[in-house]
Amino acid sequence: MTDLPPPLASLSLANLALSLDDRGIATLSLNRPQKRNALDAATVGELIRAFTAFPEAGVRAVILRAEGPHFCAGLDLVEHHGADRSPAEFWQLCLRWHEAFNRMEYGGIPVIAALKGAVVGGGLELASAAHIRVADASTYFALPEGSRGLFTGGGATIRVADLVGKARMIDMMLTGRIYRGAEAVEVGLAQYLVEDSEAKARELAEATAANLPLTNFAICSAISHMQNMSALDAAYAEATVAGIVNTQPDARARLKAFADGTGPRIKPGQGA
Ligand code: 1HE
Repeated sequence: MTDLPPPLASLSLANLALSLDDRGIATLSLNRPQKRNALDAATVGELIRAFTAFPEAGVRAVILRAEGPHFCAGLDLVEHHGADRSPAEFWQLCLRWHEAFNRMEYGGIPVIAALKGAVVGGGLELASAAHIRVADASTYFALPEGSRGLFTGGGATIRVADLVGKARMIDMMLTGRIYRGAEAVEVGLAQYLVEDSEAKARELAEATAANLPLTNFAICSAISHMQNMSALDAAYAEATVAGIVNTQPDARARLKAFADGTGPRIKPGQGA
């Protein structure tokens, strides 16, 4: 682990913990295990600050993990109950959640979520803003909003529906259906199911951090933006991004290595 550079050192985090290794891989931990890492307004503010600072700090990949046995219990229901918010106040709060999660999804830096235990409600909204989700045997996914008299407000209608499809999301919200294990992978909630989600997330972070940053920037922002466009506009935008990324000077050495036969060949058993 290395000392945090200035934009990260001055973040003053209380509900998150942050470290950085010498390869530029940041580990961001949800750090309220006594509250099952429920997302209160302060934590959402910290997520915004951290994901705003990462590009400036030259971070190359982020592992998003949690202290305690559960990844995240979603909206802080106790804070929400105590605050007795007006519609406008909760509307504003949801915009803060969107700011945090949009910075994750569109920020251009790979975010790999190491999941365990409950990934529910807003916790699933948080996880779904990561680029890769890694689950272990303890991990389970649910949208308990329906039974709590609530509705999703942190982007699940976009990201969770995108992962699992509209029908499954509606079923999860209406009935409280829980997905776990191989079934969770099959429906698209996680891409990996492993014994140790943190070790796997680190392995994946190291692999992604070895890519060129401009290439990762395109993968971790352009694809999401293009999903929001018409097919015609997305194709045009893709050509534009490829025009920039595929002619970057830093790629020349990798292309030369392939051309002279020293670069890696894409075969099973080699690479990720
Ligand atoms: C919380 C929260 C929370 C735990 N807000 N404080 N999310 C939910 O509906 C899930 C609510 N949580 C649970 O169902 C369970 O807590 C868990 C299955 C995640 C964990 O169970 P367990 O037995 O390990 O812990 P616990 O005893 O229930 O909780 C331990 C403490 O964490 C306790 O606080 P304490 O001060 O009494 O010790 C709980 O109150 C606290 N805690 N979860 C606040 N969510 C933008 S809209 C998004 C809408 C949603 O996310 S709705 C889904 C909300």
